[in-house]
Amino acid sequence: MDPALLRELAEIVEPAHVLTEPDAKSGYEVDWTGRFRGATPAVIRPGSTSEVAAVVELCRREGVAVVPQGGNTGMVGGGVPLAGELVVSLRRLDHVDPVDTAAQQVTAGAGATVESVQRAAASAGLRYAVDFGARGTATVGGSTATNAGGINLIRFGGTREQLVGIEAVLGTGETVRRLSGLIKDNTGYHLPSLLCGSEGTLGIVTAARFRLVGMAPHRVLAFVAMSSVDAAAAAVARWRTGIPSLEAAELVFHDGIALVANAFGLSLPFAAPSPVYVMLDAGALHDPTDELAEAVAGIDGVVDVAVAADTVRRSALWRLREDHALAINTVGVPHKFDVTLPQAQLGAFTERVRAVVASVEPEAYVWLFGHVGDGNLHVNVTGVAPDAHALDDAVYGLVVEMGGSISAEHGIGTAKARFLPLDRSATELTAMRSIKAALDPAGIMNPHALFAG
Ligand code: FAD
Ligand code: 2HG
Ligand code: ZN
Repeated sequence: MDPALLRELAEIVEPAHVLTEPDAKSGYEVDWTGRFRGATPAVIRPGSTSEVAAVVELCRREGVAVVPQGGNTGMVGGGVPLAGELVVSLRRLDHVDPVDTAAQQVTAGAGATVESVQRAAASAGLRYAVDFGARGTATVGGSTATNAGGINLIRFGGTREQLVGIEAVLGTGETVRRLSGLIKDNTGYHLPSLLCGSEGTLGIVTAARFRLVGMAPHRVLAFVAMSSVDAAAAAVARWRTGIPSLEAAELVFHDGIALVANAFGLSLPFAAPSPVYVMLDAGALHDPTDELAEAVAGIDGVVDVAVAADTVRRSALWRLREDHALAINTVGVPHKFDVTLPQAQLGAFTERVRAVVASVEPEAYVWLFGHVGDGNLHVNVTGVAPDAHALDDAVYGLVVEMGGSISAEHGIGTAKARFLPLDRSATELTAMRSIKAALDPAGIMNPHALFAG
């Protein structure tokens, strides 16, 4: 990179926040799974929205491609510089404003972690509804840019449903700011919704304002052993409407929980294995135990139930689900597919995807788990090369054939860009490219994410 440009960047953010040494940059150049590795001439760490705007304006003028990065927990290779882009890290924008208790909302900087937003909400007697395993590292900017879903989506929606305001620097270098948090606000295009899920391709989110929800002081987890995925999917369809306090319905398989238990020294809930387990987490102002027990009783396919009402036991059981991604990393670099299937197809998909993977990668191992309440399965494949293209073709082909989506919650990034036309029509893609051309006319914002070529 032109040293004069680096000097100009250093004038904007101060030299200490332009990282060019290999050791300083390395953590920004590879993703959380180790599958996506690139190189950047420099990592730029702005400390304010105006610095972000000045950096983007300079890059626009000079035609320098930029990859925004938050906590670097993204799963689709969208936040690392795979084609030599400049990395703009937002982590220094980590302020969380005081909770607006009258509006029940909070505004936080792009670099604040999801957990710090949750903590701020809790200190005001409220909750930030989005929750997932990477909460301690994933950021407001990254979770907004990917429209992160997580475990409570069936009850409260994903990140987009919480977003009531946004501040962002567009690819033009201009800043849009609408953080008043008015709930009723039909004044034209809803820019927060557009930027949410745009994966850094339209601009850089610098702050977001989220709605908060009420506390649920009584929490109970039912870990339900079940006879088959079909039985689990059918039961979850009933539980979603039959258990008013239901906040999460997650699916795990025996091999997955055994791997997590072995990797981290945890206990399994049952002495004998069952083919599949559904975790039902309920939260309410009252004790939801009876509600859960009644709903589970008499349901076809239920083999056994373990119930945890105290925090320690609940957390230990939750780790068996949440630590899947960590535990799979101990086996090898995973190839991840984050897909949604119609509920009626979930059982058949779990059978067919194993067969499809075996047909192209006979030595591979398939790990399955996910957010069964919304039809979202995570298919992790270990024992394959990072660029196993035939595997991608086979799995995404199956998903589309079965009426599913190739991205449930992680986004498209670079990993799935060439498959977007499988899922979106030519007209939709043209409309999306027109939006990008308008907000990022120089094409500098994460140019290899979302769209291939
Ligand atoms: P990064 O990884 O840094 O970036 C992700 C994308 O957003 C990239 O395209 C990047 O360019 C862009 N981006 C980052 N910051 C900005 C910004 N300020 N402005 C514009 N673009 C930006 N995801 C779920 O949806 N549900 C889950 O349940 C879930 N569980 C996870 C569990 C684990 C253990 C891990 C490691 C990840 C999990 N994820 C999950 C994926 C990931 O955590 C989320 O997508 C997260 O929201 C990404 O946030 P981040 O700050 O790490 O973003
Ligand atoms: C989860 O639900 C995350 O645990 C990660 O979305 C999924 O690692 C994965 O495939
Ligand atoms: Zn997930």
